Amino acid sequence: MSTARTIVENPTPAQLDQLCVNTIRTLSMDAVQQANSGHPGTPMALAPLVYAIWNRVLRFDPGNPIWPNRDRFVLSNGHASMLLWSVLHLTGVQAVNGSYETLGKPSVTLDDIRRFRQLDSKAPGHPEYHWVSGVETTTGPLGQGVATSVGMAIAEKWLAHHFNRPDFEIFDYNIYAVCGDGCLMEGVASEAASLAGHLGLDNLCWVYDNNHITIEGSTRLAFTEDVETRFLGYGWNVLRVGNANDLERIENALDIFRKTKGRPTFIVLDSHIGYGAPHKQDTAAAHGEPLGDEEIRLAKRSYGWPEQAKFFVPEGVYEHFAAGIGTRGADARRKWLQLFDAYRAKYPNLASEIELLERRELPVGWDSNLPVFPADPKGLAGREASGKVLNILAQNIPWFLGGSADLGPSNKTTLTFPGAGDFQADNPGGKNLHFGIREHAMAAIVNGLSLSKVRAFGATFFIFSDYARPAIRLAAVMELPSLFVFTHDAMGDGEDGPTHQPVEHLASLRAIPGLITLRPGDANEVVEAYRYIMQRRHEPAVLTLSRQALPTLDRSKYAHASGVAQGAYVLADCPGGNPEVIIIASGSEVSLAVKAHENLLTEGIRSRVVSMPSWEIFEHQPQAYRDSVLPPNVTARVAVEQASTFGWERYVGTSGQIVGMKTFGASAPLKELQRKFGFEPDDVVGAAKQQLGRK
Ligand SMILES: Cc1ncc(C[n+]2csc(CCOP(=O)(O)OP(=O)(O)O)c2C)c(N)n1
Ligand SMILES: [Mg+2]
Repeated sequence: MSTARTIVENPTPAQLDQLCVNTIRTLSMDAVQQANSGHPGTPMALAPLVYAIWNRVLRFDPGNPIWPNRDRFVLSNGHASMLLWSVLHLTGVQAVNGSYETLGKPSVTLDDIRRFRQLDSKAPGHPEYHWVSGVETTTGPLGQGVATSVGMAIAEKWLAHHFNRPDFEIFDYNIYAVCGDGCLMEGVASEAASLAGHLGLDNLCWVYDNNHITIEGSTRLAFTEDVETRFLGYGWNVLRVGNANDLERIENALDIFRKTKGRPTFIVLDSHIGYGAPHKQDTAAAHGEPLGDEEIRLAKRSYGWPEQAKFFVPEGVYEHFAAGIGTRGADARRKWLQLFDAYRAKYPNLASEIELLERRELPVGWDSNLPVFPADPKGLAGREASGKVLNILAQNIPWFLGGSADLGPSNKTTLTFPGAGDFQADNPGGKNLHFGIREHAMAAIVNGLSLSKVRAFGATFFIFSDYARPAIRLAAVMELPSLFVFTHDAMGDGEDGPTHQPVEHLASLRAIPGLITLRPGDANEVVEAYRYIMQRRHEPAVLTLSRQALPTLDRSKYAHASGVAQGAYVLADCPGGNPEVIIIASGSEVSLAVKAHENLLTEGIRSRVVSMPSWEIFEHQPQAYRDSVLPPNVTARVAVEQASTFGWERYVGTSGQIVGMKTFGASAPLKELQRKFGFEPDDVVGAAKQQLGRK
């Protein structure tokens, strides 16, 4: 008996495959049409690929989309999000909350798909990690997804090496990433692919949607290189599937990927954007606008679909997914849980490490032996203190690792303790990552590591944070605890000149919602900054550190550095604590502010120094605390920071003064720059007196 949901009576397995593929296509077309916005063409073309990966290959349990040993699927061409919403819905992926609990309800419902791109729908415009369970990383800015997937692959290699034991393959998952022409034109993908090839990441497979179309038209306009040869040059295993509708060949290529050792795999998939739409197939018009009712009708006809049906899931489709990925994934997870039980019995410490890291928690004693630096007028550089702290943390927290974009010796981020080692193809347990001079990929890879629950940092000069910024922004969007360690944070590398001296960078990073920036003022503030950062589970942090030595303040005379955890604190005050002028400073300017303060006190001026390493943390404090640090009635204020003055008005008010940078720097020894740009004690004293009308 045929029902309303029947298209084919007693379908064969091949017919069922086709029904599933066409369901993905038609859901995508209908959703975009309903929203009157979105990208239908690529989901129509890639439905067979996504079907083949999910229903035939992916080791993923829809019942628990955060199972640690699941295969990862990354949709780097995030505009094709309807592929993901369709498949998350059809496979019945379950929603998970922020406490890692399954909620007993689907991640994406058919209603969400009907409300594609509408407020609060679990089918937003682009894949959003956090918001929709089953999304492994946020994508949309082209190239980010594939670059992030390299971090996921590095993480898997490291986790496998650290945790697997004979007969206990606790981690052996693969990472599949789908990308288009746009991703492969972006530099970040090239950086990441180059590193992935070097590292021989054979757990990583990228599938390239080779459709010769981007928004402006044919790729002949701007992208005519030989992509296969490029990837061969990177050291990848390059495969081609000449027909994106050929499920068997797709499956075969994925099979070859899984058998290939020592190299990542790149599958070139020749596809037709808008497949089946008679007037729009193979045109840019299929990329980013609704097809129109008539074209949809004709496309449905070409698929043998009921022409008027909308958001239609035929009989047998849910069941076919349940019998495929559903059964395979649940079996795989059940077996893994059994294995993990035995593992826990035999290796309780390792098992508990896995449980901790999966919840983004830290091992007991993680900060027990952090250094306390004695007062020292000569002091040490922020980067030096950071290097000491990193080396302790990376020993206390086995899964904390990272590296630099070829500036390890300058950033002082190299992990030097016995056994730290270099992460390489033949040493996947190494804790020093060598990103090469690839800052953008580095930041995306750090995100990929964070998504894989490894605690990770990436480092470079602060000036080159510009090269990493898109991925830093995504860390904030995704609420990942990625850590970026940026040294040479101001004029400190004097002779290198304006190309190497950050000016606007702090202001620009402070403008990213949810990102914590920290610019510690001495070695003990560096320690406290790390202590604060490491306890964050859902916030990325940028730590900016001085190149030059900073005096280590005498904490018996001045306030304890633990005030860093409030973002800003009263470091030095006038006797009685009733200031008439407040000097606010960060980083290398804190000791400058203290000098100025001492001078002001000798002149009988009641000044207070507020060390303010982090605006964002300070903003999180209760109003009463903030008012105690910056009493509203004390309006004579001076901010001192060797960076753009932009934004400091919020703390000094319209009448306050900002000792900062209004131009680029210059090439000269630091002392001369401090004089030229006005960062000497007298400049700060002068500004304070001016505030009090005493000059
Ligand atoms: C970094 C970045 N630049 C630009 C865009 C805007 N954009 C979205 S899709 C697209 C064209 C992508 O072409 P392709 O990857 O070939 O996708 P297809 O149309 O073939 O699906 C562009 C330019 C973007 N999302 N990200
Ligand atoms: Mg394309």
